Amino acid sequence: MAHTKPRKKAGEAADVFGRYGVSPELALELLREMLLYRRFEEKAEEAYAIGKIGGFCHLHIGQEGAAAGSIKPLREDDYVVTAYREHTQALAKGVKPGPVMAELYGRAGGSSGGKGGSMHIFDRGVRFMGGHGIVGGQVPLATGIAWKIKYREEDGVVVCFMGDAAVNQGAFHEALNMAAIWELPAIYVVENNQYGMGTAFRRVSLVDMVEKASPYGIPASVVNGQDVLATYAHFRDLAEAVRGGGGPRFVDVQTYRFRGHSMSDPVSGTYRPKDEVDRMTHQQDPIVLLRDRLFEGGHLDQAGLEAIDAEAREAAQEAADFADRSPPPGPEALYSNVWAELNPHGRLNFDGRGESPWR
Ligand SMILES: Cc1ncc(C[n+]2csc(CCOP(=O)(O)OP(=O)(O)O)c2C)c(N)n1
Ligand SMILES: [Mg+2]
Repeated sequence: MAHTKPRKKAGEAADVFGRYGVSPELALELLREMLLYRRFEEKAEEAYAIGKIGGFCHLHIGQEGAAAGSIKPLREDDYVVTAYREHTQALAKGVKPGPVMAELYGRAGGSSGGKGGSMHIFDRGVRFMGGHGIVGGQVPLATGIAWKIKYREEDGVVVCFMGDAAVNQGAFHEALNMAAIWELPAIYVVENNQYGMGTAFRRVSLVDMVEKASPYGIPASVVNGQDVLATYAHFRDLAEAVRGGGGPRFVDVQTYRFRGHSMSDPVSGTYRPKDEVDRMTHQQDPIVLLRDRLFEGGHLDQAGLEAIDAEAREAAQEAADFADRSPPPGPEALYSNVWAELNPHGRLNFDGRGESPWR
């Protein structure tokens, strides 16, 4: 992450912070967080390659600005509900790196006790309500949480993330219509990385993303997710409007994934050319863009950057060490978090402990 670009005048860069109402200290904090997300995911990538993580694993690398910028303005008692590309969103909402990594490893110390894996990070304590693998499945859940907030006369906000492929699901449309008529405190966010697996959004929609909420009368906006300062300022204002009783909002956060759909998919191929990926990776990295602004404003130098990066790498390594030390879930875990009727003997119908009353 060395800095090579010619520096602009400090005045020009200072305007950027002023324009978004983000102090240089807050910008540094956003850089620190995004670097942690990047180093954490690179560690996960490495762990996957050597077989410590199995099953599905969808990296968020390239999209860190969308997570940091949209979650940072939230309060602790606000909710986040999301899809399966969610490791960094979990970190942003306050789930600790160790339990996130241990969940990826399928270990008992994971945030879901090792039973969920990469797609099902969940931590009710910090109001991070998953981690959902069914495309669009989280959208009605978010609407339900927003309804609860309104019913109990609380002043929280729900931020519901989804990918661009989710907006053609029926559940999305039903949930947004209900949120609109009931004026619920929800912000529906499309992390629009332009592709649903190998399908470009423009192939599956004749209208632009920002139009998708218009049938329901929900105000919609677009923001550049590679620009974390713009994203932060946008969500700070939206959260305030929604918290004040303004009803739901819809946001098209434009971003790009730098890796394949999942760890087992190619980075480029017939669905997107390699030069597109190279251009985005080299010109639109949210971490590099913020780094340059901080350098140009004189708020950071190479030694400072290296110190922040060293902390991020250390935190990622500690998360991996925590996961390595954590044991796999024990056999008793088979009987917890299971929604089933008990039989007349007070046992689950598939209970394998001891003599079965049904044998
Ligand atoms: C209801 C449903 N249909 C199909 C799938 C298979 N599937 C998994 S991910 C995915 C693409 C989702 O893309 P997008 O919503 O853009 O999210 P991204 O992966 O880009 O973050 C599909 C079709 C699924 N998980 N759920
Ligand atoms: Mg997508």
